[in-house]
Amino acid sequence: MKSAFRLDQFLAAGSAAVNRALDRFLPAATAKPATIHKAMRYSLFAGGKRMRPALCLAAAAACGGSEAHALPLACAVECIHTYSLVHDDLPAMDDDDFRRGKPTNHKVFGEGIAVLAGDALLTQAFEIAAQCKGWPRYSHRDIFLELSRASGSLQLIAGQVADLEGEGQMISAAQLKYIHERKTSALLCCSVRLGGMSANCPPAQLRALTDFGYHVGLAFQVIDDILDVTQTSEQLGKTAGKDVAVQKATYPAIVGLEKSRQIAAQLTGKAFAALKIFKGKAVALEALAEFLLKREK
Ligand code: GRG
Repeated sequence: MKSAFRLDQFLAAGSAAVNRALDRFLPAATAKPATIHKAMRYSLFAGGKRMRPALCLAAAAACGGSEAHALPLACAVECIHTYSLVHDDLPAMDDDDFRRGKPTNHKVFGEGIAVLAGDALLTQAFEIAAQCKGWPRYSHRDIFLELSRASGSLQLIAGQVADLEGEGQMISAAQLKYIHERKTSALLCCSVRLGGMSANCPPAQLRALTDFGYHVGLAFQVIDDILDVTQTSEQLGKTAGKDVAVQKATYPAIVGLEKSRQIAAQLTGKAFAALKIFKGKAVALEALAEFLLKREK
């Protein structure tokens, strides 16, 4: 029987809660120096899909936790994610004019402020995470380690470095997987793990969430690569066809569109399998994995 779980309602309520919390956590747009706070808020509230916070809240729910306890961590990962997008769009990186359906941060505020807005969002994430409750199994130290490892030079930054260095190069499927694991999967996996930690989940559940987050994270980037060649800029809210234009290695470029779709479905299947341990209590995570596989933007 199909579950009665309403993902649309879960996503709407989760996004609204995350937006309210982010608004509370961030300095006001008028706080001096106003330019930087306006720039931070511009990208943060530009209309992102809030998938990382949703994964964090869904993982908390699977482990019997509460939205209130997971919220600071959900907001922290969204700040890190938004920082990475602001920097990724800079002329020195991907050089993009549109993001989240709006002109990129540097197009509005200039390159200097965009660099600083990214830096400030990254730092803000740790200040927000410091406001979490802390749990018997997971101290504030564990939470900070989790966030810094996922966003550091062995994961998120490593993926971006390999991505930059791979432009215009022939790279293997194994090298592409290395990039996707770090550039995208690490922060998605971290979001899921933090949700479990906010529920003080036992080690076996954290292992299952790690397995789920890793595979969903890889599937997410394969789908992102597919959408880059199948959707329009209007649909995506960012420049479509960019990967081909800069000769970026992607799954569609290496194995073709059909095989890429099969790989995304296989990865999602593995993510589903990891949730067995929750015995039907991970409905929100299951629904999210399916939604992410079928997404069109
Ligand atoms: C330190 C200068 C400097 C740069 C760092 C780390 C980094 C730049 C960039 C991260 C690489 C990156 C942008 C990975 C892509 C991940 C991805 C698929 C992003 C899009 O996520 P969505 O679709 O976006 O969830 P929204 O806008 O909906 O939140």
